[in-house]
Amino acid sequence: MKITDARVFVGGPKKNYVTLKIMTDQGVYGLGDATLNNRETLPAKYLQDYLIPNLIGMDPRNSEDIWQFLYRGAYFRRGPIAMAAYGAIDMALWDIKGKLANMPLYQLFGGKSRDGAMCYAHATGADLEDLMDSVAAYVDEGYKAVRVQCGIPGMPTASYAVPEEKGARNYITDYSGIRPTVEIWDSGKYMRFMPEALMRIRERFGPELHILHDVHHRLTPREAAEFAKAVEPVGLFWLEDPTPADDQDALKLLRRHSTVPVAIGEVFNSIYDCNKLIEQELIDYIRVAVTYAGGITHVKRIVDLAALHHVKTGFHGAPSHSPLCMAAQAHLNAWAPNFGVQEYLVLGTPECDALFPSEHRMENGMVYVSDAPGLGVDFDETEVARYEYQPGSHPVVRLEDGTMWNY
Ligand code: CS2
Ligand code: MG
Repeated sequence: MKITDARVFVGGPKKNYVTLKIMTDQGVYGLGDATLNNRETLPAKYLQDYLIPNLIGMDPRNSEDIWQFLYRGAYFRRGPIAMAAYGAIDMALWDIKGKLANMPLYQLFGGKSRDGAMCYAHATGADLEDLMDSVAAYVDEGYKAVRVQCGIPGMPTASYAVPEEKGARNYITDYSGIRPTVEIWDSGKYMRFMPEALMRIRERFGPELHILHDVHHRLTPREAAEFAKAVEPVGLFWLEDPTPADDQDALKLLRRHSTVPVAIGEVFNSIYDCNKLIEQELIDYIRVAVTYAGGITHVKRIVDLAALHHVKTGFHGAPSHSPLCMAAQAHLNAWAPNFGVQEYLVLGTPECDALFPSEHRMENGMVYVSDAPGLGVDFDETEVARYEYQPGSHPVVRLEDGTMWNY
């Protein structure tokens, strides 16, 4: 069996999804996602100029060897652009494998460990009252887990995930141009407001609701330890990215002062970004995404390592991931003995469903994986032609005195 051709498509509803389609001499094709948020053209170019010409003629069934060829063969290892490109190839090869076996991917991993996978929604509010309404709406929809982000008094622009005018701007991609909007941050204002706000949410919604909160890399290790201690009585499901995740020792201080569960890893792209955090049991949830972290082959290794150290999965599921990445994660979630929760924002809009038809379904805050062979998602090439690439950017963050900070 041979790979005969592969094509890359960039486009989608309100997102520049990067979709790879690998064709074979047996008519079976595979699909993969290489969408690197706000840098979409780069993995697309890497695939087109370097990787696809190498894939032609290879046996698509040898997904492990092809992964090793890509990773070792590049010489310059890791990095989000390369790993997203390998991720798309790897997903497409697993998709082909599943179609050949006539089995959904979770069966190839070891079958189902659960019927549905719990996921969490994003509640946001310009202020606490507004946030309470947003949480209540998700609870009414049946969600058992909700991430809560709130506008901070005296800090009008930089409360992560809270658009200035609610709904006016997509907080993970600003399409007004390639130059980022600047937001102003003050950790003191945040730390004075947020623990009490989280407690009010707990009091209003009771002990059963899983409450998650994302600090989005904004605190220093000492501040993070203080914050984690302050929010301990809330009983959070997790505290996400309290510190910038590239400092793997930063969490030691937090661990000495608090038992709050910690989730990290949405910006990681390799097992070597998180092996220390996992082996030293400094985190409770690993947040990698199948796209950014080199596909199913590599992420499955991370999941297995995590399982040895009581670390559960909490795969990244921001709207930047296409339904292909979310499907790969749905299959891993169905299988993983150490599944924790899934962030879920993508599937289900009519435009997305038209572009990526699938039978994965979401009900009452749970994702139910499709039984179709492979990833269980198709791709409509005529639909994608409706969309043009739109350059966008993440905001950047500065402190009140102008010092550059972490978005
Ligand atoms: C976020 C992301 O989902 C999350 O937890 O931290 O939305 C993140 O801001 C984006 O993926 C950035 O591209
Ligand atoms: Mg996050």
